[in-house]
Amino acid sequence: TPAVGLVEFRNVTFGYPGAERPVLDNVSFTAEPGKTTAIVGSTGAGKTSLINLIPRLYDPQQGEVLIDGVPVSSLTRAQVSSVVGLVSQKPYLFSGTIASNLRFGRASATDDDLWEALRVAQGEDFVRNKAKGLDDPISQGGTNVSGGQRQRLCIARALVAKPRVYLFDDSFSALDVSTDARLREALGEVTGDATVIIVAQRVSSITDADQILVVDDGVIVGRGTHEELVERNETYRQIVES
Ligand code: DCP
Ligand code: MG
Repeated sequence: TPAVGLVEFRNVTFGYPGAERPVLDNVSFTAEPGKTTAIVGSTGAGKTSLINLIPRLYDPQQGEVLIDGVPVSSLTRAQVSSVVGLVSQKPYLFSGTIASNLRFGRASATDDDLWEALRVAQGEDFVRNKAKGLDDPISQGGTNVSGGQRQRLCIARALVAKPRVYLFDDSFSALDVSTDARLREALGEVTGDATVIIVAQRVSSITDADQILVVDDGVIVGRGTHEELVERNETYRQIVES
């Protein structure tokens, strides 16, 4: 049966190999299909560590991460990757063309699929302005495009793969506020019943999320909607005001 994409953390504790203290301590939450879960918290709080456990970049020492009730520890990375699309905090482009970077993970995508993903990711205009369009060269690490363009190409790449679970790790930070707003609106239209998890520095990006998790020093110290958290969570208020 095709995956639905329900993501569940059950009492997850994780520390990097060799480290004294865990960076995540007894984290539990559920991220539901068709909904957006946002993760906020100060730098070093453990947000990236948390979402990197979903595609098994690391495995927790205690507890379990599950997708549709199946522990990801029982799946290979390739199996998880077919369900989960991660746009990492340091978006990575490899030497090739725009098209080859976007098709990574879904070789069968047509040019129309790539343009549609670029439209949503707000990358259509800059790619159209390239001399060779989709066939324009990308250098190793994407050093020949700007940080914001790199982010948008990596977002488009995730969209091309059409995963059940989208993970955006601070993926909108290099975008100006209006591009950010347009992108998230278009994203909301195409992600449909997929599960969306967004790590955000800019709280204005996620005030409309169905659920917001506030992470502080590896612990979830608050959860709720923006309105609920503004009302009753001091850590969240501090992030909003900062
Ligand atoms: N850490 C580590 N080894 C790594 C990555 C991180 O020891 N390979 C540590 C650094 C932090 C803690 O883990 O003390 C949490 O790091 P995260 O990258 O998970 O933190 P955030 O993503 O929340 O921070 P930022 O907002 O800066 O991205
Ligand atoms: Mg991070």
